[in-house]
Amino acid sequence: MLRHQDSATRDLRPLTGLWRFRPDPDGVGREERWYAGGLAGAIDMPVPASYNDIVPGRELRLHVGDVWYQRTARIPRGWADQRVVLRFDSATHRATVWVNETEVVFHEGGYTPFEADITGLVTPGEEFRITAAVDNRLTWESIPPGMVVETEHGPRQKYMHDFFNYAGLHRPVWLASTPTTYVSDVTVVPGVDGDVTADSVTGTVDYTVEVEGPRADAAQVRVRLLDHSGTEVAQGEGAHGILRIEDVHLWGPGDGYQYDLAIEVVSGDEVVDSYVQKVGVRTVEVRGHEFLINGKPFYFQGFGMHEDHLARGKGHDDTSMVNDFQILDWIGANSFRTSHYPYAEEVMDYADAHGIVVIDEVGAVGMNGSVAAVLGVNIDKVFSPDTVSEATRETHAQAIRELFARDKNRPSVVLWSIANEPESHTPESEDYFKPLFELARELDPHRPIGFVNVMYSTAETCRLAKYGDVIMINRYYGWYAQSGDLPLAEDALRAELALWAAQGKPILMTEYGADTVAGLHSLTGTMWTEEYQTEYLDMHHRVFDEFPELQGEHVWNFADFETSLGIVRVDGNKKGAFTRDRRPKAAAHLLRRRWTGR
Ligand code: GCB
Repeated sequence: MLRHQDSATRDLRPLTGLWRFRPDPDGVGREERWYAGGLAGAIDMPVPASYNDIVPGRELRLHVGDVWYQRTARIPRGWADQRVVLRFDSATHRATVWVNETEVVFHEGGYTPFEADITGLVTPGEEFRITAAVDNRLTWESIPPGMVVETEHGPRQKYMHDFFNYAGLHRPVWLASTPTTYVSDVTVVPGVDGDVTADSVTGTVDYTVEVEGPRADAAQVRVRLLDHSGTEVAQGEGAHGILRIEDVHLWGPGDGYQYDLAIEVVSGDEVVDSYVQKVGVRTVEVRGHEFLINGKPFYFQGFGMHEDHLARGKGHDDTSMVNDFQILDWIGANSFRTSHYPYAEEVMDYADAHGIVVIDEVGAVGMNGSVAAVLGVNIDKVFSPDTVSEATRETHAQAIRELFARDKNRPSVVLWSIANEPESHTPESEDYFKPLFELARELDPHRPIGFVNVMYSTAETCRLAKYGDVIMINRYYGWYAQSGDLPLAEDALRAELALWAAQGKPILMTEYGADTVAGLHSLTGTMWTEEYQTEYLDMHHRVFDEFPELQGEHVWNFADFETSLGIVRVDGNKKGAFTRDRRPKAAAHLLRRRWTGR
């Protein structure tokens, strides 16, 4: 789905700020038509934010089911004869939206955008009411999956993943105008002619522009590619073509150089629509055990992260975003994984613009009985007609489609992850995943694809590794296995890496880490202390450096983060190199020394 923007022919207005908000614990709002008027008894709720931690008390934090958001907005007077679109960057995990009393869109999936054309329902210069019922329930058919258990005290939400089920409107909502004949999608595929490592390289941009609306058939598409100084470096006619850029400035790690593809839809002398698409020219290739960006081996160093903050949970905020990216820069991280769901588009824009490499992950996490058991949730069979089933796979496929459509043009995205730590050693898991790998390949033949493997599936038993271009593994030797015993852990890690190395693909250690309470110290090597975390990381790095097949290290996690309640977590997961409020633990300094030499 094409992002909206201000352009010569378009306007864009954020609908952020305070919305009216009312939880619906009895699930009566739809029947009682709460969208038909002002929300009775509503409170103020910031958008974007998770609602869970805004109000003291357990009630809202552990709420299960719909909550209602409402506000009014005015259509600018100048929008007559324009198409008007209402866009939600996300609503976790599904939402129904009404404009005044008309239902305009339903969307499933908590981390991808959706929109509705509301032109016929609104009048320029006049106010209208937007109401959204946002449902946080995770079921066996949602991505990620979960279960709602009915009890005498009301429903309880259970899930098999290790982060809190924050919900609400986590990202901005927008009111956008476009011309009635408009650019509805743009796809750019960058490449190079010849040797990408040569002194001077010719870049290529294969572009496709889709136009919709009453004049679409008669309209022409013109494109111009502009460099940073606004100088035209290539131009083309037609909805599809290949542009060439002599002596291209490549996008690369640490260099977020992007060109502007200025698109115009013209009819005679009239510019019907104009849209600017950013383009980073770079190549990505897996060759043997190497991961090449622009023909050069790239070693991933950084973190698995989370969208997670005090008070606003998963709500996007530019201040924290820039602060987090500055901290990543300070520590010498060149990459991160959007564990375990697509992140806000602002985050992806920043990564594109600053040359930060991203492993982009679909929100499929928690499809593993053994992991669930560690977190205190017992399930018999994860893949079955009653649990993760063909219906779940449909939701999962849609989540893949929507993420790929959202991020397909991003140079920062060099690798897709279609799931985190699913069961992957059983025939059922293979049956479930094979079509999803096929779908991912069909949707994006240009980028490597993989999934993240869990310790319960070894190089010998994993049935999914063969479908991926890289091996991504999460391992916790010295934490969940050989707990507290680093010598034994070191041997086990070495032995396992040797087995994966034999598969001839790049190996990325996408998680390794130890829970660490900031300020807890010990001279006797005990777990949970800052000393243990640094020793643990040192041990891993020693082993990593023995394996040329290992092409990356992403520490789990960038910062401490909130989880569901249980006996294995104290105030959340404490594996951060930083605390939840971004104070460095000793590990942060160790990582900085390793990654920057400082
Ligand atoms: C994992 C999961 C991650 C958890 C982490 C942990 O393997 O991928 O979601 O938070 O381990 O700390 O247990």
